[in-house]
Amino acid sequence: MQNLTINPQRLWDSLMDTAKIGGTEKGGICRLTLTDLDRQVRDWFRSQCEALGCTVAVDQVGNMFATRPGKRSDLSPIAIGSHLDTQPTGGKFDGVLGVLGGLEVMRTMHDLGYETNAPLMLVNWTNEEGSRFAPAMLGSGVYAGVFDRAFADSREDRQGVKFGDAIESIGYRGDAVPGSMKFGAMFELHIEQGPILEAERKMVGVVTGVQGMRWYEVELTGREAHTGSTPMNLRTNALLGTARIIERVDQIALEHSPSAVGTVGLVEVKPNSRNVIPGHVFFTVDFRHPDDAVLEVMEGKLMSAIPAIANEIGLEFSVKKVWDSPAVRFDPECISAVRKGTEKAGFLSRDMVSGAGHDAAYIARIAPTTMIFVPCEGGLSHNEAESTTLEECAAGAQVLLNAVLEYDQR
Ligand code: HGY
Ligand code: MN
Ligand code: MN
Ligand code: MN
Repeated sequence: MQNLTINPQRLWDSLMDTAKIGGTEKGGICRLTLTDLDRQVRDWFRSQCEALGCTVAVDQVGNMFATRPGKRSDLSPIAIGSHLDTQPTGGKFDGVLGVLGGLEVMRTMHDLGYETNAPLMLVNWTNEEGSRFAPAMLGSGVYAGVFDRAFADSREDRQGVKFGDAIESIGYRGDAVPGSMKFGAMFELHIEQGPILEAERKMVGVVTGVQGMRWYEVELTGREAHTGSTPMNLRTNALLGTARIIERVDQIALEHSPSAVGTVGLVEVKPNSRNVIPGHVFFTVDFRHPDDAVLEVMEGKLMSAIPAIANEIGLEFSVKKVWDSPAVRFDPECISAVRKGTEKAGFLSRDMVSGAGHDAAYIARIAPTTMIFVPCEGGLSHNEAESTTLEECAAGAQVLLNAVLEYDQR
């Protein structure tokens, strides 16, 4: 097999260049899905792929597919990719490394005039983060048939803007029917977003699966009243109820430690005035665990805690499950290609299950899929200080290239 070597500096330069699109003062990126900033990076991505001779297709929920022909057009493409949207206080590498690492693989092949047997397909999945439009992994979820296009179009951000209107406004409502851009396997490169690889001084995570994830939306309604003249026993304080449920979410996760995690990350208080007793609170709950049966128990505890706490205070309540992504195991043949690609590159590795959600979790439902992790500093992610090194990014892209070649020639 020809020894193809990626260009680390070119990859790093592209990471730093695109980080300027939505770059923040603290060195992170705020590039929410389907905003004009997302359009800018999508336009850049399209032009880079077209410069390599790829054809770029866009589907009806904005997923982008850049196809590089192979020797045999009868073979199903091998997909590589991730996402270009970020958290509001995201880092430079979450998602972006997977897309630009894939671009570097294509650039390397282009430089050397190397032709794979199967076509190569570089994918940018829409709305992986789920920060603006819940649930997460919406684009790959529609592609995999987990959600339909109408569901995606109906999703609203917290300002009441619909996904369907946002995608039209940036001109990325493509023609391709979701799921029609077929491929035979997918490899997703991503930073680990956790502390294990760095702590164990391993360069590569051979990812065997993704843990289960569930999201809920809770609304508590009490009564707005004066903070000065309302006695404590006459209050129905929605934020007090929220505080007690936040505490209970933490306890439920700790009751199922060490693997369970539980978080209340988004809280909207009304009227949010310092001398008005909060009458309404909207908040979200994020539960995760590698075992769906445990997630079921955690969910049961949450569903009994909310009414109990609301009744204690006299609050009205509503709770909706808005996302349920079961635990996923990746494809052994794809995993083996990553293992061989890692050995070929000479890196130490360890097997691991992903704590974070990824598009690969949905794609694994319809095609052989796996992931490659590289370390990030302190395991920190979803934070503007997210950091990794040129060497770690290059290692990930090299293993991605090697794994694709292994799979292409199996
Ligand atoms: O929520 C997640 O795990 C992913 O980063 N969207
Ligand atoms: Mn990501
Ligand atoms: Mn993320
Ligand atoms: Mn991902």
